[in-house]
Amino acid sequence: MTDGARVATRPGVRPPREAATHCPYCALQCGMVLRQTGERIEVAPRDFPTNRGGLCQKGWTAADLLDHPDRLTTPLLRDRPGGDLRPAGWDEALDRVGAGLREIQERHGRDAVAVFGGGGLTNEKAYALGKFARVALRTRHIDYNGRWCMSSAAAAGTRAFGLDRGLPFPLADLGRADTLLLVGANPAETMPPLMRHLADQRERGGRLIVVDPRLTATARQADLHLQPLPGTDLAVANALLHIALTEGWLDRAYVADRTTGFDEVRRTVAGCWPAEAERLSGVPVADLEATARALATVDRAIILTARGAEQHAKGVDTVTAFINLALALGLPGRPGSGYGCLTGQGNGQGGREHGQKADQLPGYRRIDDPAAREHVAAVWGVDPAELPGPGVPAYQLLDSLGTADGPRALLVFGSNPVVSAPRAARVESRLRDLDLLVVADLVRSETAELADVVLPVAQWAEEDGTMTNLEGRVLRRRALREPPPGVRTDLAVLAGLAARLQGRVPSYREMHNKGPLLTPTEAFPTDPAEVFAELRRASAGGPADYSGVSWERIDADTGVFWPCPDEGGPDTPRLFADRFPTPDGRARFRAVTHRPAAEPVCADYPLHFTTGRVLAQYQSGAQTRRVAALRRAAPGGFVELHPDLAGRLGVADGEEVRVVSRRGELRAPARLSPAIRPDTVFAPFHWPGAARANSVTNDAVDPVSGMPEFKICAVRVEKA
Ligand SMILES: Nc1nc2c(c(=O)[nH]1)N[C@H]1C(S)=C(S)[C@@H](COP(=O)(O)OP(=O)(O)OC[C@H]3O[C@@H](n4cnc5c(=O)[nH]c(N)nc54)[C@H](O)[C@@H]3O)O[C@H]1N2
Ligand SMILES: Nc1nc2c(c(=O)[nH]1)N[C@H]1C(S)=C(S)[C@@H](COP(=O)(O)OP(=O)(O)OC[C@H]3O[C@@H](n4cnc5c(=O)[nH]c(N)nc54)[C@H](O)[C@@H]3O)O[C@H]1N2
Ligand code: SF4
Ligand SMILES: [Mo]
Repeated sequence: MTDGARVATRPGVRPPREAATHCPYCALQCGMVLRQTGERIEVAPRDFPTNRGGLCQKGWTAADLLDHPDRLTTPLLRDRPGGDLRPAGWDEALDRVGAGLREIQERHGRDAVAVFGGGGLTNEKAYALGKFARVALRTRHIDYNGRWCMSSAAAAGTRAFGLDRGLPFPLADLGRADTLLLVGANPAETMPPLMRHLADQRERGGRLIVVDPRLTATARQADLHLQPLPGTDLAVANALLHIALTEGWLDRAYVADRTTGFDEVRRTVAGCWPAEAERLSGVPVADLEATARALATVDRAIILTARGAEQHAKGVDTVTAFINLALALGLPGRPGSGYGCLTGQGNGQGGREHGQKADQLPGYRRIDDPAAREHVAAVWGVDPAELPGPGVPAYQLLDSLGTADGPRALLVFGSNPVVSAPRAARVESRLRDLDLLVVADLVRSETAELADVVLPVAQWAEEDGTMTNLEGRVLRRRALREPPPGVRTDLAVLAGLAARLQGRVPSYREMHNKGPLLTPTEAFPTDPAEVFAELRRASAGGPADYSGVSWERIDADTGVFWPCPDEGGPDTPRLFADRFPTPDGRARFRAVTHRPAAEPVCADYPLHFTTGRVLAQYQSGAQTRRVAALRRAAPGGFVELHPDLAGRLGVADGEEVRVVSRRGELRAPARLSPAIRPDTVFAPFHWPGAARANSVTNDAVDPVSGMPEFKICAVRVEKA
């Protein structure tokens, strides 16, 4: 097999007809081979440690969008508010954006322009986007959709371990766990090939315990299913720790040698009675006891959280409660054991490391840390004093757009917030209030439909780069072919915009007076290999150190686990074996207590509403709703409710219902299922329009992470 890697983007070289690459969608980053025969592009699974030869339906059909009729192949411009988008040339489109950004910044200041990125962007693009915001626009306003995703686990992990890598061990460890606890994760639908590792686990006699308000496809495979009320995981975790302490299952030596802060946690959970957790969550005390025993009395135990536990206004504390439990049992750093978060987006891990987060510089450095600013400014050839400070988290940013003190222009790369943001109708109206909305996308997403300028960008199979999967394994995305005529890469778009900002954004030239004077073309190269080389230097010495990772080294093996500070030295598949990357080398317990959801149920809104995913659609659906096979498999939104509830409401299966909250409503057919709690209704969030789940969701956010409360709000359900 030819390796498409090295030659694909070199001009003048005919692209290879085969490329060993990875699926464009989720964080499992299943290995696949793309083969072009004439007009046809075929996908075949490739044996890789994450997917072990498997793909889900989204992966099998991923190439269908490459030559899809909906694909954008020319920039689009809107000449006046309310007018239609019309095709335009690249120079006209980029000139319009450049002039618009300059004018807005001259009138309203640098922070009047904001950038919104995505966890699907390659490391190179995420890095370039962060640099573009700080160096070319010099705005503090950049954040991204990863804030909707794993930000609560990231904040809790950093707080406890001093580092946030979703899984601090390879995925294969799941297959060898004696007990595996999955909290708010439904990988049977969200990462189907991951289930191969769970099948291994079962074959070896391991126990699987799933915590989910619904009896999901994943929960059906479990030995024990805990079915809590949404928003009560924190109470469940504290009760599990209470039981473990009462039973004498504390790992005293580990707690003494490797942690701090346990005493306060002990005092707090002493009052977290299992009976009270049962009252709050509905999970029987006997099941809590069985779970605590299964985790505490085996050699290898792993606790994983995903969005069900994390997407809450108390998401950080909820994850902290599970980390406390893991620490008390001595799991993190013990071979085959630990705590982890299942990261979601294709580059959800790498996308959170290289600077598209409001408070972050590359290498997972903090933008308010003087040493970090100095290091990164030196790589960028700018004065550290010229780097902006931290911005605000995604929802706060979107909610401020077009308001008196908020940004007046927004550039979107790799997200579709009209469908995916909480309280989406409000976000949509904020986007409409902007003076300039620019969207770089492959298709006319719902967000692109509102834009003044739409810039058509290359797809995954048309560009090289790296992605960092849910294990912290840095992988190679390899191009099969050049982008079609009329389409540019995200890197080329940033370079084109930077060129138009030169000399106008105040002191762009002065910024470089400390080092060699860079032209925008030098500062924003379009060759991803060049960007990666710079990323390595920028990340050197940071928590997520990529300086020893090279494309060649990734190609030679099945990826490289960060941190990897030395090209000749080892990478780090397993973290925390001897110490934690905190100042004193110890993990930090932190006492947390349950608190109710931001919006309690009441007489007018008596039901709990929660949201999530189905197998055949991805995220806002901008891509997968356009794939015929996936549309057939999952044609539209629905509302899952228990037959008892449906009976009380007089609703039959398939009948259209309205789900109404204080923020808005969705309409979709009812899907009756005994798999859900009778006090809770569920809807997937993949569809726009009447079925949009985010018309209903609450925009309350976690005070630490900025994570919105996607997983619980109060609603009523009516026949439509
Ligand atoms: N098919 C598909 N796969 C995907 C994606 C996709 O859109 N479609 N997206 C990718 C991304 S970005 C992500 S983040 C991952 C997400 O992967 P998951 O976290 O597995 O996905 P969700 O469906 O959002 O949520 C998981 C489960 O949480 C449950 N849940 C709801 N409320 C609560 C609660 O309060 N407590 C608990 N314990 N559980 C609760 C839901 O019933 C649901 O079954 O999937 C990735 N993979
Ligand atoms: N109610 C509810 N809402 C949720 C969630 C939930 O569980 N419930 N989950 C949240 C989570 S975890 C996530 S991750 C978000 C995700 O939601 P979004 O941020 O909307 O994610 P996508 O739908 O993947 O949007 C990616 C967009 O970028 C485009 N795109 C793809 N690749 C590229 C690229 O390389 N460059 C550029 N420029 N564009 C590209 C795609 O066509 C698409 O329009 O949704 C969140 N919203
Ligand atoms: S599980 Fe994720 S990475 Fe694998 S084929 Fe499906 S969407 Fe792609
Ligand atoms: Mo996500």
